Amino acid sequence: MKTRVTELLGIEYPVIQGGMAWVAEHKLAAAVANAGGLGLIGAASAPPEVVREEIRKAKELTDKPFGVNVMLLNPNAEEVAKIVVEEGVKVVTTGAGNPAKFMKLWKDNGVKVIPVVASVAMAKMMERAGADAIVAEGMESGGHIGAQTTMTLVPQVVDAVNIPVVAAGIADGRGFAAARMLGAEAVQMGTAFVVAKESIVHENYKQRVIKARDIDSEVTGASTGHPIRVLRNKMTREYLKKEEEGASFEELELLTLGSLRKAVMEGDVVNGSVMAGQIAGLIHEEKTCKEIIEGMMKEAEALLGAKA
Ligand code: TUI
Repeated sequence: MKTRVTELLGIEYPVIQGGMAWVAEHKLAAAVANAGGLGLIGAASAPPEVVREEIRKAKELTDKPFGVNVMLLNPNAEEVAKIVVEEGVKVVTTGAGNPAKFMKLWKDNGVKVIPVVASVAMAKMMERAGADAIVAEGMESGGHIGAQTTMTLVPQVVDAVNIPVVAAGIADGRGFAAARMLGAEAVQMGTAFVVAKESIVHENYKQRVIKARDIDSEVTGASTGHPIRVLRNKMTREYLKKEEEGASFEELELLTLGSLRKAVMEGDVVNGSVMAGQIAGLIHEEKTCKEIIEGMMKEAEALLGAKA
């Protein structure tokens, strides 16, 4: 299936992996790349030199294109932005902020820039700043989110910009076909790849996602200006109770400090942050990245017809 996104990135399938903190390391990025999608290393809050190492390790595992997601709340984002260029990475996605100040550096060095946005206004701003494509991410997605739904955000972003739009929050062929109908030219998948066989995420986390129902996530941090979608557990119950009681930003931060690492690496799904999208209810088994992508594309092509 050819779209402006497959052409732009030189990939076989119009599928981009989410740049998930702790989850999107070199093995997952390479597996997605080798399966024909765009793999991503999520720089998140990792020390910049660790990001460099991750890029180098991914290069050893694949000759296909892969990118780096730069998380803009990271105080080291500028250093990561430079490392991406030094290491010859060809694609960057960004999250949780406005990447305008890095745009010139990246564009001058031939890096394709695909900001993740949660509003039409930010999508337009990114197009003006020189973005090559846009990921429109709705509030159903896991992790740091905006307030719009995918169904309403994607077509409004498609109408507002001329660059290609990627719809986030998709996990199967029906969702892919729907995204295409809304005008998206690729999908971004995060939660679906969390449970990939090649994902290094702790088995407890994967099982929690696999067992999740549609209603099993909560949004913490609405009061601090950093809303984060996570699966419900002891941590979210305490967090939401404290938030309701008007706890300070500092007190709330203490509850979640290191909590994503705890869930992803140690498998503590009781006290940790189990970030996942509402789509988790649709994910029922561990599959390889190739099975995830090819299964979805086959289903989507049948729905969309031969011209897909
Ligand atoms: O970035 C994400 N999702 C993330 S980042 C992340 S790491 C983290 N962990 C704990 C606490 C905080 C962060 C976990 N999940 N998605 C892309 C995304 N970007 N969603 C929403 C936005 C966004 C929000 C505001 C993009 C731009 C924006 O602009 C605000 C402004 O004007 O600067």
